[in-house]
Amino acid sequence: MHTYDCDPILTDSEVLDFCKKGFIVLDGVMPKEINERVVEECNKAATEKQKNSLNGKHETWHAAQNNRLNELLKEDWFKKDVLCNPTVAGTIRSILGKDFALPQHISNHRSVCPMPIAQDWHWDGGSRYGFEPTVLLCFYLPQGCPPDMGPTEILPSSHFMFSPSSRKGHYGEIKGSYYAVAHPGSWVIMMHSLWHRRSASTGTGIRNNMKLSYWRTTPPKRDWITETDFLRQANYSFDGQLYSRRPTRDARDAAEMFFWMSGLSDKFEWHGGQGWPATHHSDAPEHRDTPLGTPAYLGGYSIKG
Ligand SMILES: O=C(O)CCC(=O)C(=O)O
Ligand SMILES: [Fe+2]
Repeated sequence: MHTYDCDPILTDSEVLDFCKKGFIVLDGVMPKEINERVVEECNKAATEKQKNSLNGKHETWHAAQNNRLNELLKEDWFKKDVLCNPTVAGTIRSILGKDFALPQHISNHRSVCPMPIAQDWHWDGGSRYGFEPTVLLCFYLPQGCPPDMGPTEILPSSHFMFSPSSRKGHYGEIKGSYYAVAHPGSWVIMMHSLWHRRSASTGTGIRNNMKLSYWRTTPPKRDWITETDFLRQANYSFDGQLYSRRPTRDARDAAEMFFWMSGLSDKFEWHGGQGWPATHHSDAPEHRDTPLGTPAYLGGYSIKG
């Protein structure tokens, strides 16, 4: 296992935003020359695949491409300039903690566009239900993705919803979904269990999308950039489309996730109703500081006994 460490770069607000939505986009953070070098490697891998099939070796599309691409993981430039790019690694360090493990596998979701039919909604194999970020699913888009090249479609906050892929694949358009339209050199970093799919494309050409997973190896700790009195005053409610869930449920789940990531699971307490951590608590100024439901750790009360 190869691990890496660096300073975390996300703030409390950014970590909580990740908890609420289940993903973060780093738009155009990679240098042009690295993106171009990676695209060249993707093209070589695809050509090798073609050669193999002409020679009668029937490898699957993914196997042929990925065998070659996996070799990149051993190369110093790829480790330094791609996997450990300072913005990417600083973000992952904030979410997965100290000494996170680097990817051991690359799969390139290379689309030859146009692909008029969208993929089925799914979560990727190996997703564990729960809010704890133990593994992150990342997409690195060396060429970015314009709207007509089938950007990955993501359902924000779906990491809180249990549903195996076999039960959700057939859903069509879902209101409030996010299309990861991005500039060259972007990353989409998300909870492994987030619902997603490749959307339909009308453009022409190749779109490379490299999938990489990073792993947590240490217990959670709030060692990213903290803000004053954040846990008590934060807005835990998600501002986007909420599907079939109640806003209070989403705020509760985001708060529990934030507490877990902070290493404060034992301090999290939820008493139900519309008090902390739902936004309703700020309606009356006199109750703003310690609305009903505020856990003892934040100056409220405990019913744990
Ligand atoms: O290429 C994409 O946009 C997503 C692909 C994907 O999610 C998959 O194949 O598992
Ligand atoms: Fe997927």
